[in-house]
Order: sequence, then structure tokens, then C-alpha cells
Amino acid sequence: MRSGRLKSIGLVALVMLALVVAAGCSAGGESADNAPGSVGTTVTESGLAFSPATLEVSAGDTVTFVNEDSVDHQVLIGGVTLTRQAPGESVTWTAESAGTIDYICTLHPSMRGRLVVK
Ligand SMILES: [Cu+2]
Repeated sequence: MRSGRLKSIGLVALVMLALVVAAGCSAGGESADNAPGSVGTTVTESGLAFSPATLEVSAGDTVTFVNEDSVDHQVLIGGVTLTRQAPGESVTWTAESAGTIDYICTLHPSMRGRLVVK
């Protein structure tokens, strides 16, 4: 009985340690996203337009679409419909291969943007 209880205490300690490590990792990821070098891979949705309208990225880069409007947006890019974004929400897409990709908002087809992937 006694050793069983010690084992469960050890298990709880392990789980807590894992949670602390996981939290540390995600905090590091967030600060990396805010690094000056990643500014160029953000597209803002504002005033029913993508900004910048044309963005050049490298293959493997992630592009983050940030909804700064007061309405929802939903990006259709490379044949993939991304998660619908409520105001203030972001969605990320990875540029996997080189080429020029035109994209739109499915909710506002007049919203058009272009990614040039090098
Ligand atoms: Cu839209």
C-alpha cells in the first residue's frame, strides 16, 4: 500500500513537470512569432482588403492572416479553405512550394491577395 501511494505521488510530479515543460515551449513559440524577422509573413485583413496585397515569402515560411476587421473572413488559398476567422482571430498557412498563389476571402470574393513563394 505504502509503495503504491509513493508511486502515484511520483506520477503526479511527472505530469506536473510535463505541463511546466509544455507551457515553457509554447511561451517560447509566441515570442518567436513576435520577432522582427517574422513581420514580413503577416497579412492583415482590414477594410475588406488584404495588406499587403502581394507578399513575397520563401518556401517553408508560414503566413499568418490576422483579421483586424469587425466582420468574419475565411481565406481560400491553394485549393484549401482555412478556418473561418472572427474579428481579432488569426490563422496560419504554410507555403510549401515555390510559385505564385492567388487567394481570396470566400465570404468577400472581392478581397484578393497574392503570395509569391520563392
Ligand atoms: Cu472576408
